[in-house]
Amino acid sequence: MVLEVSRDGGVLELTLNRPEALNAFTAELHEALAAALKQARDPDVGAVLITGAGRGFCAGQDLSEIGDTAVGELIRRHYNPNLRALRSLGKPVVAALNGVAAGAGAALALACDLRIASSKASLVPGFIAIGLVPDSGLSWTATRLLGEARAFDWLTSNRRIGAEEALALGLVSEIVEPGELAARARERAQQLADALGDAAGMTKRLLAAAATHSFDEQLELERQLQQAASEHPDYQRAVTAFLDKRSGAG
Ligand code: LHQ
Repeated sequence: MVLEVSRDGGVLELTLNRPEALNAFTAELHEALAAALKQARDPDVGAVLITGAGRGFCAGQDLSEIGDTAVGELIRRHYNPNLRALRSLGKPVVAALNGVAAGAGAALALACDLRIASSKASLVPGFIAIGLVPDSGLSWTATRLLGEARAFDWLTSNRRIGAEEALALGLVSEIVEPGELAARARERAQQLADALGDAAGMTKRLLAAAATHSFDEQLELERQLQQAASEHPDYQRAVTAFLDKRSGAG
């Protein structure tokens, strides 16, 4: 199976599984990912965890499989639908960066809501080395995460960013030893899946909307989602529990 899919509690875990090619994308892998992202919409799934088998996270497009297919067509058929599905999923997606993420693999990593890196992880733009421009949303995510000047420098230099630098730049939220990555990423994904109500997924929605909203528009969206969040029974329970504890009741 080019994509291993498993469930642990509310976490759907996806392992890109073409280690011999650093988990580079083939049509088969794209299709499996599309099916898994559909499965992720199941209300019982609270968070998704994506990682790679072997020593790489994902090396982007499998360059041996492009053949005569127009690159724009490959993007239209496979990349854009999957990246849209991931970004519009109303629940958090965690990337466990076990190794190198290059090209569309780096784009996949940066499209996730947070990244936990092994000390062996690295990010490489890849595109410019073969005369291509960033795709799969990388020009958008890199600009948002790094700022325009740093994004331009990185994307045009093809520089490999190691785990320590990625942490300093805010591209990953923490670094762990390789042997601890799976457990730590699962723990973090489980925390997100267990977040009260839909608060984690709604926070994701708010941050995504902030990219294009004015301050006023964002205030209004926050108001709407806050109202919706407060209608979830978890909110009432949490407030009651807090007040009971303070009054010494229960
Ligand atoms: C690979 C790949 C790979 C196949 C490593 N394909 N086998 C969208 C739409 C359509 C067209 C174009 O693109 C896109 C989006 C994109 O993603 S474009 C960017 C595509 N990706 C790249 O250009 C990255 C190419 N790979 C590399 O630069 C290096 O392999 C990196 C920096 C990722 C890792 O370097 P190393 O750690 O030195 O590993 P390696 O190069 O020795 O690779 C290990 C094996 O994996 C090797 O096979 P082998 O049989 O010799 O052990 C590579 O051929 C294979 N591999 N990337 N994209």
